[in-house]
Amino acid sequence: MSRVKEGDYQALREEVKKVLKQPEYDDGSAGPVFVRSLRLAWHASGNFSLVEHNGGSNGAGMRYPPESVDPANAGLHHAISFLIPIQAANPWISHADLWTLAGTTAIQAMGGPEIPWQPGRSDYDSAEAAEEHRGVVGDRLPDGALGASHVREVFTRMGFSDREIVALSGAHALGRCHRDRSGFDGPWVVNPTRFSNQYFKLLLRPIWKPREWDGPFQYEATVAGTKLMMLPTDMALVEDAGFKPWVEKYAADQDLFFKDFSMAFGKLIELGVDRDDTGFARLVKKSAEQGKP
Ligand code: CCH
Repeated sequence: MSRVKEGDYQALREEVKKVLKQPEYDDGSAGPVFVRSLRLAWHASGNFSLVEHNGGSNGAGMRYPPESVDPANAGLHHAISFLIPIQAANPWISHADLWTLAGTTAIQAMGGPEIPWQPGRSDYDSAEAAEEHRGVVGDRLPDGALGASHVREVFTRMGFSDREIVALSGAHALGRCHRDRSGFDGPWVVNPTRFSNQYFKLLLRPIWKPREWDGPFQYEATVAGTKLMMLPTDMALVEDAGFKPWVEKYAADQDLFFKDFSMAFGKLIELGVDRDDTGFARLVKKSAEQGKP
């Protein structure tokens, strides 16, 4: 990994792109690495609570317990270790900034939209991470076995509307479920290394049947010779009257999906990042100190 000039985030994006080009993971191309990075950005950010004002991408608490050992984060250590060489060569960037930069760079590299991103996140030490996330991990992240009310509850807590929830869910156009991680199995779309609105198109097709197997309940369909899957939470998007119109809009209009996804994902990676006037983020330590947002 090269050392790049401090503050040169464009050069750092190029470093991230270099590590995306790895042929040896899941789908045998750069794609899976992209997916890892994307999922890293989400899981580094996705446990924020608007009410309690803690969690979020600031601090990069996922490097330490309890987040690092949360079953919902299983498999993400690959992504962390993958970014370590870049961080080691460029210690001027925080882990929290690097993870979110990697996620946004990866989305664009896979044909997705540009995502607004700015630096300034700081990292916790292990004690701060434990304090910050005390008792709040686990039930913060969505459970794929549940339904629409669960999805809405989790994302509303993070400050997202139905429209934004559906847009964010479109990230399941990428990557796959792994039996040894979540227990679920398979990709959502035929080309899981290309960012597109395929996920929404497929959701609307009447092809999905419960999979008969010894794993957790999920849906399956075979499309163009490839076995695809949907989680119960994915199907919830077409079963719910508030979510479904957005699935239909995004299936019909990829540009609209890209635009909405960009805004919602940009918002996701700002959760828990409390910037001062200079744009630098302070660590959010306790809800009492911060007051209610
Ligand atoms: Fe997700 N996701 N996700 N997801 N997710 C999984 C994999 C990916 C849920 C459950 C799962 C978002 C929302 C939700 C990605 C991005 C996003 C897996 C399989 C489960 C289970 C994990 C495994 O076995 O490896 C649920 C439930 C929700 C909401 O209700 C959002 C939001 C995003 C990003 C914006 C990506 C990408 C993957 C593929 C990971 C990989 O390793 O290929």
